Amino acid sequence: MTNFPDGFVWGAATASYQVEGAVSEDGRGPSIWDTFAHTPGRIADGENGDVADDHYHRYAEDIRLLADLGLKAYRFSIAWPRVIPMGSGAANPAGLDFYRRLAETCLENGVTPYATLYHWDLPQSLEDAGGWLVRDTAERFRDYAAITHAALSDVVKHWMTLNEPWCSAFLGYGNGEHAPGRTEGADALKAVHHLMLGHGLALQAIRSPETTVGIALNPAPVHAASDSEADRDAARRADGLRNRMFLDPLLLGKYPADVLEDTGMTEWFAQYEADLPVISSPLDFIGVNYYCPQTVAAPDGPISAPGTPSTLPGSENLVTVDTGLDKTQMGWPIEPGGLRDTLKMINDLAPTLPLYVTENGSAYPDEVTADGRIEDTERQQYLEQHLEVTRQVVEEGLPLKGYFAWSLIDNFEWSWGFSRRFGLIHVDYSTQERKLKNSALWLRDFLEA
Ligand code: GBH
Repeated sequence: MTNFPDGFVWGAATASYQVEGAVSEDGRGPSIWDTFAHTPGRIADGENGDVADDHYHRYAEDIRLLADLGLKAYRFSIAWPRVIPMGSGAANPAGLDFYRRLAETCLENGVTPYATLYHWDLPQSLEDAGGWLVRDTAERFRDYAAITHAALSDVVKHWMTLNEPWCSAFLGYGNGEHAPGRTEGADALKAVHHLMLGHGLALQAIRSPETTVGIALNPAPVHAASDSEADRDAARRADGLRNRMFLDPLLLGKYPADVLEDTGMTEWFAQYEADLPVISSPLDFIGVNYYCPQTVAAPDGPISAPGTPSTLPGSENLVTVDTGLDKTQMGWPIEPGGLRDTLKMINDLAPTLPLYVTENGSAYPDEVTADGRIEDTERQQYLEQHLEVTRQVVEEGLPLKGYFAWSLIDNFEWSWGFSRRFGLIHVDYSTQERKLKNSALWLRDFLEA
């Protein structure tokens, strides 16, 4: 597997709440994930991110490990409540200093920093004022983005506004699986709009000739389980909520009319048409977080589908079905070709827009052998297969500029706590010891070749 062009970016990714720990250090304010994780019943095994990987103190070791693998880029996220503890108002210099040290350590190791401004840790005080259901949050996000970019753009040249706004809106305010854990029905669509507006305002505020700015989404191919009209309509609705609701405003300057209609939100959205030119401000790139495709059906009778925002009008009578493919520990089907289809979906809308795979990876129940090895054959295979598709996509001529593995290290997997491991590097949570898994050793050889 050779033939990647010079300059193709190889990296690995993490996110602040999943790895940092140190939740009350150096003036960090509380985020919705602190509150949610400390609410009984929300997280598997009652876990939380108070300590996580202690990356806040061990980032230098982690960046050295990343560089030793031959990776040249680190995608991390910046915790808004470290920079602006109460969500609005004055910046906290100690918070900005942490990310400066982190970025400088990257550069000292020959690693290019890629920063995401929002990977889900909204300051709790902004949630108390309405969270993403209110417009003000979008404006506060712009202010935070402007402050952070002004403070760090000499060392961080590549920026992403949001990570997976689908999750923030539909898991956060739709089915309640993620913080803040609200089930607001069609109002989750208001969260979509405020997130997209926040993206556009932030992008305009930080655009500069010295830095690039994009967004990381979680689009995926959506298939109908059968040719029946009902299943095909389910696929249309799922594709609308998952893909078009985000790609259309960004790339076409309009929301998909069928989704607004399905959810009864046409009139609400009509009030804010003037925001669309802001939301569709030109992007430097789109990042794709790809894990698996989705196959849906419209069963008879009431359903509650894991992974679909089932409380949301428009997704009733819609269920994700098993098509018999092998699955990772998350239950997500393995279909490497879906990565190509996803990139192509975006490329069809925006033929010259640079793309990155900003996340791709798999969870498996790793075991450490007596002599300290982690033989994660399945993760290695997942990685090999998806890198082969990545290579084909580049060869085909799509403007794909880089690939980031999810994740550099095992970490706090949201509502799954520490029970799901996505890392190339194993973490022993009782000692914080890091160990390269076989998949990491394979990647190191691959990158060397
Ligand atoms: C990403 O979310 C996150 O950015 C990252 O923080 C996280 O740790 C990582 O992935 C692993 O979960 O309806 O059956 O098709 C990915 C979240 C997972 C959301 C797949 C959509 C669809 C499942 N996505 N999910 S299904």
